[in-house]
Amino acid sequence: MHNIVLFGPPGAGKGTQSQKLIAKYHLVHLSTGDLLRAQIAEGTDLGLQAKKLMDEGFLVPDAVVIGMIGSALEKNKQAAGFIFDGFPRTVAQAESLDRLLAEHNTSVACMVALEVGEQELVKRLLERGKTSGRPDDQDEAKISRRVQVYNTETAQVAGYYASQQKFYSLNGIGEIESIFAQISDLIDQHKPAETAAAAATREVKA
Ligand code: B4P
Repeated sequence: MHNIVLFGPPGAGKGTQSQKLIAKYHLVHLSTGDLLRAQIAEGTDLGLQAKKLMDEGFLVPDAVVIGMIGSALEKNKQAAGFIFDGFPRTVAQAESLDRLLAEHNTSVACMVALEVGEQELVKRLLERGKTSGRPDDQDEAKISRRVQVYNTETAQVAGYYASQQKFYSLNGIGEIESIFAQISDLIDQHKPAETAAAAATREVKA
C-alpha cells in the first residue's frame, strides 16, 4: 500500500490537494474533517458532540478520530493506499496510525507538509466561509483559535515523522497546480518497494 499523510495548518490546502491526488493516484481519501462533518449531517451522537468542538475551532478527542480511521481502514482492505488528510493531528494519533497500519502490514511512506503563514490562512478561510456554510470558517477569532491549536497541539506531529525520516515540507503559497506537481514528485519518490509476493503474482499473470 502507498500511504501519504498531507499535513499543514487549517486552510493550507490539504483538502484542495487531496482531491487532485486521489484523481491521479487512485488512493482512498481519508479526511477526518469530512468524516466528522458526515456524522454531523447524519445527526449522530458522535456528530453532535464533535460539532460543538469543531464550530469553536477545538480538536475532537483522539479516541473518536482514531476509531473512525480504524473502521475506515477495515472497510478498505483492498485499497492501493490512502491519503490521510487532517489526520494525524496529535502525536497520540500518529502513534495510533502507525499501529493500525502495522496491523494491515503497511506503513506511512511520507508526510508532506504545506507551509502557509497565518495572515494567508485567515484570508483563505474567511473567503471559503462565504460559501462553505462552515461556522469555523466564518469568524476570524475561531480561525485564529484553529491556527493556535495547530501550533500548540499539531505542529509537533512533524517532529514525529522527521524522526522516522519521512517528513517533507513545501511552500503552500503559490499556484495550486505548481504545489500539486511538487507533492506528486515527493509521492513518486516514495513509492513502496513491490513485495516479493506481488512481484510473483505479476509475473505469473504476464
Ligand atoms: P478539516 O476539515 O481538516 O479542515 P481544514 O484544516 O479547514 O482544511 P484544509 O487545509 O483541508 O483546507 P483546504 O485545502 O480546503 O478540519 C476541520 C475541524 O475538524 C478541525 O478544526 C477539528 O475540529 C476537526 N478535526 C478534523 N480532523 C481532526 C483530527 N484528526 N483530530 C481532532 N480533530 C479533528 O483549503 C482552504 C481554502 O484555501 C480553500 O478555499 C481553497 O480553495 C484555498 N486554497 C487552497 N490552496 C490554495 C492556494 N495554493 N492558493 C490560494 N488558495 C488556496
